[in-house]
Amino acid sequence: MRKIIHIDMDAFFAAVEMRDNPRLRNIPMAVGGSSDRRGVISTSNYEARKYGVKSAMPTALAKKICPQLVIVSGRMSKYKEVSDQVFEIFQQYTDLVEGLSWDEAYLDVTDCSQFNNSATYIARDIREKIYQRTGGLTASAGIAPNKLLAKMASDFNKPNGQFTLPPPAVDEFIKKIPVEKLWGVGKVTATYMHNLGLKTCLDLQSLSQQELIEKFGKFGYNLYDFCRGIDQREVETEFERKSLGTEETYSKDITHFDEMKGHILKMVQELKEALDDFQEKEIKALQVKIKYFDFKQTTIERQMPFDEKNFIYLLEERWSMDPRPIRLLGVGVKFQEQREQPQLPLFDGAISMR
Ligand code: TTP
Ligand code: MG
Repeated sequence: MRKIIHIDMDAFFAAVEMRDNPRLRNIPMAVGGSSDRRGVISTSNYEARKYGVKSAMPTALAKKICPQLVIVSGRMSKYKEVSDQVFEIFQQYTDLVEGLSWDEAYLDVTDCSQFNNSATYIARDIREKIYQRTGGLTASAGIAPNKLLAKMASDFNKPNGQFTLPPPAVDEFIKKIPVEKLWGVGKVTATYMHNLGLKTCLDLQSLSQQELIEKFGKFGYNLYDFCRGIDQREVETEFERKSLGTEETYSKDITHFDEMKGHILKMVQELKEALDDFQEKEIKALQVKIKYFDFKQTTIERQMPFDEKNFIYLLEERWSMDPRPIRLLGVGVKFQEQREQPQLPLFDGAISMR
């Protein structure tokens, strides 16, 4: 059985602003774009949340439901700085850290020797260290046998709390969880489920795997596990997640473009199938790798949509510049890094950097 911790900073951007400016404490405030520029809320503090002010809400609407709301524009570089401090702390416990965003990560502490391997105590220590290092910022944690459950658990005693779900408690816990809390169930799927009378994980458990696949396609395989609290997904480090590709070395060097094209098409097909396991990831760029008969190697990387024509185009563009025999070809994709800067449109351009 694995031991996974999910850590999530509380009201992250807003908490940083409150830390740095005492006048923003104990009043409803939010980080976001201004209402006269049709901005939206990035996040709100807990006082503002009492009024219903939340992430992605238009600032104009937020002002309507909470007239005294104070809006602060974001300081992205500051948040990144804090994020780096927090992620440095994670590394003191394990190398198996998967960042989901600037303020959120999974840690696999199964083999962590600290605190007699008690994940509950490790989580408490991490939160304490974050508080010390960042000058008073709080985080919440969930401790569970897998990623699915750990993420749900970290919401349980938020803010500034933690919740441990030991393996024997999983069955009882998962039954009552509303379907929309499951990883991969967005608004559209949730509505569809509700219309079928499926409200909780217990409801989902009444369906066979076959029925789930009929109703939800491939996601049905995951759903069958998830609604039982089972999740086989590994904690993947940033290094592992950066790209995915396949390559072939040929026993005889290739000299004709048409032959290369055939190999590329076959590999793109393989890559497409392999990508099924990475549906949550966004493809940032396509890659084509060429190794010449003399072992000279070159990789082309370009931001383009995933399409076999584009791979062929990249190969042709490079090879026509240096049309010598080839001993190896490869195709791949580079993923969007999950800890990259949050989406800027949410700020309506009203970001002050320092
Ligand atoms: P979250 O962890 O979703 O939210 P939070 O940390 O503000 O609040 P809590 O975890 O206590 O519920 O997101 C982390 C940061 O990412 C958030 O502070 C601001 C940014 N963000 C956006 O800019 N836009 C969004 O729509 C969301 C959800 C977050
Ligand atoms: Mg957070």
